[in-house]
Amino acid sequence: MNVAKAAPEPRSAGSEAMPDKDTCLKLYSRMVLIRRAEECLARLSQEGKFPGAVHLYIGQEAVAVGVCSTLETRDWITSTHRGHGHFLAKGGELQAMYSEIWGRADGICRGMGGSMHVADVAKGILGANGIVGGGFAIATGAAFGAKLRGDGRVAACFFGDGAANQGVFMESMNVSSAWELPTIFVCENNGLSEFTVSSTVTGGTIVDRARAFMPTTVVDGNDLLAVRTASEKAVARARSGQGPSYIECTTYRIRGHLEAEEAFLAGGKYRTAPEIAAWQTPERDPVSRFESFLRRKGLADADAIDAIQKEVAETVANAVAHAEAGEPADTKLAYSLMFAGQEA
Ligand SMILES: Cc1ncc(C[n+]2csc(CCOP(=O)(O)OP(=O)(O)O)c2C)c(N)n1
Repeated sequence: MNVAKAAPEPRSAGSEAMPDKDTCLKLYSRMVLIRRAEECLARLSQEGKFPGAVHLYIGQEAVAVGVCSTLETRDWITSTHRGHGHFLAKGGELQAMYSEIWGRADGICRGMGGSMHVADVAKGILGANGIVGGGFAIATGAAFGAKLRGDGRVAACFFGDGAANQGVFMESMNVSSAWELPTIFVCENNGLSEFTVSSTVTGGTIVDRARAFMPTTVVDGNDLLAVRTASEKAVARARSGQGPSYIECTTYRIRGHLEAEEAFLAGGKYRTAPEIAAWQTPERDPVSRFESFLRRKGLADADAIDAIQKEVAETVANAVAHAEAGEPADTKLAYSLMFAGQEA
C-alpha cells in the first residue's frame, strides 16, 4: 500500500503577523463564538432538539477565522460538510444559521438546506456542501468570474484532506493555475476522513500535488496568526492578478466525524482518547492558545476575556431561543425551489 509521507513541519507565525489590539479582540471573539455555538449544538443534538446530523468544527476554528479575517465581504468562500465555522467566520449570522439547522422558515436558506448547506451569497458564502470536494469547482468558477469581470475579488476554497483525493481537486488546481485565477485552496489537514485515518488512503502528500501548480505553504492550523499571515500573502497574490495559492493548515477535529458517531462505529475505533487529549492542551487548542497570547502581550486581561465570553454566551442563548420559537419551514417550498414552474 502506498501510505502518505508525513506532511512537512508546519511553520508558526513570525512577528510580522501582529494585528492591532482591536483586530486581535475581534479575531478572538469570532473564534469563541464558533466554539460556543458548536458546543451548544453538540449538547442540543444529543437532546434531539433539531433534526439531522451536525459535523462539528471544534478544534479547527483558527483556520476559518485566520483565512476569513483576510477577506472582504465581497470575496467568496466555499465550505464543506463541516461548515459552521466557515459561515460564522465570513460574517454569517448565528441566528440565521441556527434557524436553518432547526429547519425554520426564517433560516438562512428558508430551512431547506440544514446544517450542511448553510449559505449566504450576499456575504460571499457560497455554501457548505454535503458533497465532499463539492467546493473546488464552485470556488474555481467564482474565481473565473472575478477574473472575467476584473473586479478584484478572490475565492477561498476550504476543504479537508479527504476531499483532496477527489479528482476535481486536480482539475480545479489545473484550471486555476493555467488561467491565473484568484483561487486560494485551503486544505484543513486534520488527518481524518470520516472514520478512516487519511494516510492509509492517501498517496504521497497533498502539498506535493499542489506544488505542481502554484505556490504552497504548510502552516500550523491551530496558530491563528500563522494562518492569517499565510492567507494575507495568498490574498495579495490573487488580488493582484498573479494567480492561485495553496495553504495547508495542520489541525485536528476534536469531536467525532458527526454527532451520533458512536452509532456508526459498531465498537471499532479509528483513534485513541490520548490522541484526542493531546490536541486539547491549552498550548495546542487554537482558542485557549490565542487567549494566552492576548494575555501575554497585554492585549486582553481577565475582564476583557470575561466580557467577550459573556457577550458570546448571550448571543448563543438568544439564537437558540429564536430558533426554538421559529415557524417550521414550508416543506412544499422544496418542490417549487427545486423544479422550475412547479407550484408551491
Ligand atoms: C462525494 C462524497 N463521497 C463521500 C462522502 C461521505 N463523506 C462525508 S465526509 C467524508 C470525509 C471527508 O473528509 P475530509 O475531507 O478530510 O473532511 P473532514 O471530515 O475531515 O472535515 C466522506 C467520505 C460524501 N459526503 N460525498
